[in-house]
Amino acid sequence: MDLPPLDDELPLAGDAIDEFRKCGHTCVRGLARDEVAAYRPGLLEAAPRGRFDHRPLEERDLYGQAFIQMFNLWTHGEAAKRFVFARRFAKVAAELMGVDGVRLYHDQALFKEPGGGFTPWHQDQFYWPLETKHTITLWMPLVPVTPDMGAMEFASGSHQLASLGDFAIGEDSERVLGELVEARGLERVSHGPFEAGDATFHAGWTLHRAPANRSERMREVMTVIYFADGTRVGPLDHPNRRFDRNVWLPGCEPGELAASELNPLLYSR
Ligand SMILES: O=C(O)CCC(=O)C(=O)O
Repeated sequence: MDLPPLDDELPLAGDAIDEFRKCGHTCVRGLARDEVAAYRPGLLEAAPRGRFDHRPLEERDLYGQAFIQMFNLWTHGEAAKRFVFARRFAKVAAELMGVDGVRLYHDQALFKEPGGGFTPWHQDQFYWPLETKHTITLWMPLVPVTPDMGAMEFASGSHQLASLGDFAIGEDSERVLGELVEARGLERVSHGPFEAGDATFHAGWTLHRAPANRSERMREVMTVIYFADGTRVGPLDHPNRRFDRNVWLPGCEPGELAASELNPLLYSR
């Protein structure tokens, strides 16, 4: 397969590290700008194999209308696997968090359709039974994303608040967490617009949302979620966290290392 390598170590600006630690998010322009077009066909081929919800847009709930969500593309094709396993991306994730190594939690393609709804305010880590604050998501558009296509926005500093409660993505999370952002006067930052191959990174507790896609174009985005190597499985004290353990950390019990066959070490110093 003739794909450009993504295993080199790109120097990361100190500003990005400072921003990530202070604000809970940052943007790394051009992280794969020269390579993303070569990987896109393989990602588009793998993506539908990771789709579970096949209902049309109008039959889905608020969360479902935000995007078509397709999981663990790396298990569905070689190009997708090389993209998700990219050492270049994993090293940035590790450096931003200040850890020695990172494992894969899972990947997902998030395609916001033309006419697709907004992504409600939420914290990702509510779903994840991982006993660490060192979790991070890479969010990379495969196509240029203009402001009308639904670029993400982040509430700066919200990662420092840690868990704000058990809010699954939906009407309540949008209302309650949106009110909290207002009440605390947290700055809302979108790093958009984006070229294909730019990337944002956000921490697992960072509050974020995205507006609707008012354009005629599909907002094709690929995400990869990493956690620090050495992390242990946390309590399975919510149905969503039990579900996530069963699907993304199969066979790992609370207190054990989060390191199933689905969680390869993608970078180690
Ligand atoms: O792409 C979006 O609209 C939301 C993405 C998101 O919530 C995430 O990557 O954690």
